[in-house]
Formats: sequence, structure tokens, C-alpha cells
Amino acid sequence: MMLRTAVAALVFGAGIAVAPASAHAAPAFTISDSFEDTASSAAADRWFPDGAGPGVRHSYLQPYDPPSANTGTQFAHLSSTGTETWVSIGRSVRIPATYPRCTARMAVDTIWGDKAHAEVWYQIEVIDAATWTYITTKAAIGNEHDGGYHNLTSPGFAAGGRTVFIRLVMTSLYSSVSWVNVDDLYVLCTA
Ligand SMILES: [Ca+2]
Repeated sequence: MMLRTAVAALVFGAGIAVAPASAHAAPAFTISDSFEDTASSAAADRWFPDGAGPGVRHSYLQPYDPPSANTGTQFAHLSSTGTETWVSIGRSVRIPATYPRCTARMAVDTIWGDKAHAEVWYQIEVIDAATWTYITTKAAIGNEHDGGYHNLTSPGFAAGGRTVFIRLVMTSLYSSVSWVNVDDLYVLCTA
């Protein structure tokens, strides 16, 4: 409840500040991460797989498969064959104190869902890295007939001056194969 109050206050305050604004766009902090290796860091140095539960599960970076990437050539593969199993891929992002109001989105392609329903369950999670508590989450149901990547955007959150861990989690409720590909994290933070 305290977090919701804080977010509402920030949104309200920002609206007042921006209302008389000039034509200049408000400054912002952004991160775009397409799971590619860059000159400054390899994708494997930024992204971390995790998961738990019964059955077989996989979470790893998939390089050099352009037809399956949303952009570039690299993405993440999350799959499982277990019930009540979760798998994830995530990375840390330092949110500047001067740009505390953020949203985060990731692109998800549902490759293989439960045989009866063709569905998988997944959600984007923003976690306070210092306390490992949730800041916000947003869930979605993917269908293997959706046709390609779809963006899943988190609710707005306030985390100025903190490091957050942002991850995409897939949950399997059936014993058949669940499989999604993940690409293109985009974080936008404003004052
Ligand atoms: Ca990519």
C-alpha cells in the first residue's frame, strides 16, 4: 500500500511539472537489451537463468538463430516439461535517483504450449535486488498460435536509486512441454 501511494504521488507531481512544458521532450533514462553480445559485455555476463520445480526445465541464452530472435541474432530460451515448475531469465538494472519512475517490457514468443490448450503462463517481474522482494509484476497467457513476439509491459514502478532485477518467468501447470523465447528488454525511466 505504501508503494502504491508513493507511485501515485510521483505521477501526480510529474503531471503538474510537465503540464506547462515546452516542446522539448522530458529527459529520460532508457536501457535496451536485445540479449546480444556487445563490445562492452557478453549477454551471458548480464543475463542469469533460474528456476525450480519438478520435471525437466531449461533456461539459457540461445545465440545465432536469427529466425527465432525478435531482433538481432540472440535471445533466451525457457522451457519445461514439469508441473508446477518455473523457469526464468533476468538481469540487474540500476535505476538512477533522478529518473525514478519506470516501466519495463520484454518480448515473448510462445513456441509450444500445453497440448490441450496450447497455452503457457508467464510474467514479467521487477524485484528489489537488495531485499529480494517484489516491486511489481504483470502476468500474461501466451498461446502457441499467437504468431510471433508480443510485448509484455510491467505496471509503472518507482525505484530511484535502487538496483532492480528484471526477469521473465514462465510457469508450467501441465506435464507436457511449455516453451517460450524471450528477447528485447526495454526499460524507460523518467523524472
Ligand atoms: Ca536479440
